[in-house]
Amino acid sequence: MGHYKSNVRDLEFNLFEVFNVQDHLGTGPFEQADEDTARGVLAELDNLATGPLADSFVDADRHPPIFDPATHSVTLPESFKKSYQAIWDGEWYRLSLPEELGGFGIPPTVQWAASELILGANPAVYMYLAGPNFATVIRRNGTAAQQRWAELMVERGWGATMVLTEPDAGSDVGAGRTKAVLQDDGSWHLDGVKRFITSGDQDLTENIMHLVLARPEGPGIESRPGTKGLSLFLVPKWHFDGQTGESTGERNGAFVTNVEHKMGLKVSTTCELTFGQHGVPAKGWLLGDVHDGIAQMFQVIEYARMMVGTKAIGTLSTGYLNALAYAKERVQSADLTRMTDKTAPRVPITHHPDVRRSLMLQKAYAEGLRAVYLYTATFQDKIALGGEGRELAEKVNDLLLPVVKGVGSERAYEQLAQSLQTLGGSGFLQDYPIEQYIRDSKIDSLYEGTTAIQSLDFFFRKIIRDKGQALGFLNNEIQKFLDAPGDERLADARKLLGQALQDLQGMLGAMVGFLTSSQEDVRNLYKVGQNTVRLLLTAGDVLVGWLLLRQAEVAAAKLGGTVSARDKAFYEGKVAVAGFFAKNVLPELTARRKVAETTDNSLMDVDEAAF
Ligand code: ST9
Ligand code: FAD
Repeated sequence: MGHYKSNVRDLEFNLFEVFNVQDHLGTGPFEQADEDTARGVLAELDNLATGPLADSFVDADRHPPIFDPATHSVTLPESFKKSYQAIWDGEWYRLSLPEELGGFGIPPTVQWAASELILGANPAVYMYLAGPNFATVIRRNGTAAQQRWAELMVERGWGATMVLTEPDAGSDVGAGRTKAVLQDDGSWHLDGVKRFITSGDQDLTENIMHLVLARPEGPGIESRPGTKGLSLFLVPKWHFDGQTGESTGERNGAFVTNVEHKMGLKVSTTCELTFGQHGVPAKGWLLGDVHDGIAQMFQVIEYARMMVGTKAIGTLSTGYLNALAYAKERVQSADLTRMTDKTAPRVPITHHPDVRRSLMLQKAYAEGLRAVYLYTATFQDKIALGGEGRELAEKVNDLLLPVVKGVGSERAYEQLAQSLQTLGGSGFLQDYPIEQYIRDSKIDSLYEGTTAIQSLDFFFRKIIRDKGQALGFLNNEIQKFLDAPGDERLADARKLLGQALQDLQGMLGAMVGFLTSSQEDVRNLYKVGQNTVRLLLTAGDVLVGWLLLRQAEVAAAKLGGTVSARDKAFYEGKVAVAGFFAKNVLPELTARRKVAETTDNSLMDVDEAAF
């Protein structure tokens, strides 16, 4: 048995019983897909994920890529290459492509559900598939010649990277100094050092297209500070014929000059990429207009943030299911009610209240966060379908992205520690996958914008700048749910959700108050800054609580009819986990609200020496 334990039943439950995506399958851009196609995609990818993809997960961790500084090249482990080949041969990269680039016409909801299977089984495989996906951004923004390059990237299966970070420009992308100087032939020569570039080199694909942010220089080009002064350049590893994609055999001057040694996710190469400093010019071609770079890169980033959140949540799910399987088998100690009886039979650890508490919390976040990312994807479906409501769908999707990424990664890492704890000392061993899950998923709260950055994005851009429109919509959706009649068994949980929603509103009200008063005393902004991560996590808990309850209502209704024994257990689990989360987590939001409301600036007054 491989390490990966998928949860296709829960994916299908979300898609077809809660969000009813079948209602828009077969229409508009999803004309070619029906429910059977969608279920078929999940079934096939599940076979791949639990088989060939999971197969190299451990080996590639223990035998990470080898970097040769003399040739600036990387060799990946053979086991991993087989996993990559399996997904490539099945042409699964087409799932996320638009029809004009050879996509299957599958809606984002189903794409993300399918993606969870790959990301949970072997996330690096997914990342090396960036080429065709990033080609969509080139196609959308490029010249006619660049649109042909986009096709070549798909046809020839090239790799791709997103290149923002520099040693002095991490969260602060606008501090980047890499420059691009315009040449007489219309190309640009890049000069600078980029750091931490995922998939910067590999030996899986014949070419790699780097999407690089750099500062343009040349006659008549206005220099602008910060992110708005950046342009996006297409910088191939090998020069190629623009029509056929055939390599000219001429190496471009973008060289990998280091590969990082990391805590986890080792098979995903993280590279230093040096441009134009090894005697060969690093030639790039401008995408779109000269100061469009950051907006274009955000088209990539938005996808990647969704991917990172889904990766984290998929990892938590397999962590939980591994912990659950272990707990059912592991016999230790007597039942608590017979603790003084030294002859009492020993029981599986699932009998112990604390193990149950922990497992149910893991289940709540694994399944609740899965519902959050799939709920988010329902708005991506609406965007693709177009028509009325598209604009609002874009706003709601924007609002939810930092929740998927920020809350998904934070809660997954936290709860994976609980999954490990369930195994006792065995969890610490490499005999079980959970220690690797923890190492591999820590990155999720760091890259694509740390949690603090997600929280600033959530508050300032997605709530304040949006004038609360998307948030107001979500608030109404939750309120409508609370006002509608529901199953009696869930009445207490609904009340607790109502209180949690009020607590979130109270917390936000306090923060908006600090923001408003910062017009008189600018230091009141610090009070906002002390609370943005708290707000993001709290919004995440409200969404998890709400979606678990929505699921529980569906499950309770199903339990009223005839269901198989397997479905009975599944639906009962849904009712149980929603009640558990409401009772055990949501009341904590009242305390968090109080902390926010009583925030002062004493923290900011502490001398650095006193830390
Ligand atoms: C990284 C990569 O970490 C990690 C791994 C990648 C692996 C990729 C693999 C992908 C695989 C795909 C495979 C598919 C396979 C499919 C298979 C299917 C089965 N939303 O606020 P301002 C824009 S990469 C949209 O003033 P500052 C906007 O244009 C490194 N746009 O920012 C805005 O202008 P305006 C990641 C946004 O103060 C402009 O920026 N690094 C958003 O200048 C300026 O905005 C990071 O993420 C947004 N949310 O700069 C950096 N926000 O306002 C983190 C901004 O006029 N730091 N824009 O609209 C930040 O995000 C900072 O907040 C900052 C601040 C840099 C934006
Ligand atoms: P810093 O920005 O120095 O942050 C340090 C700490 O300060 C963090 O806790 C952060 O939250 C906090 N902080 C910083 N600014 C603020 C603020 N304004 N308010 C509150 N807190 C703040 N980059 C790419 O361009 N392409 C890639 O493919 C890529 N892949 C990566 C792969 C790996 C394995 C790693 C480790 C990184 C990768 N990155 C990539 C870079 C990644 O996006 C950055 O590491 C990340 O954006 C954070 O930047 P930093 O590491 O410089 O941390």
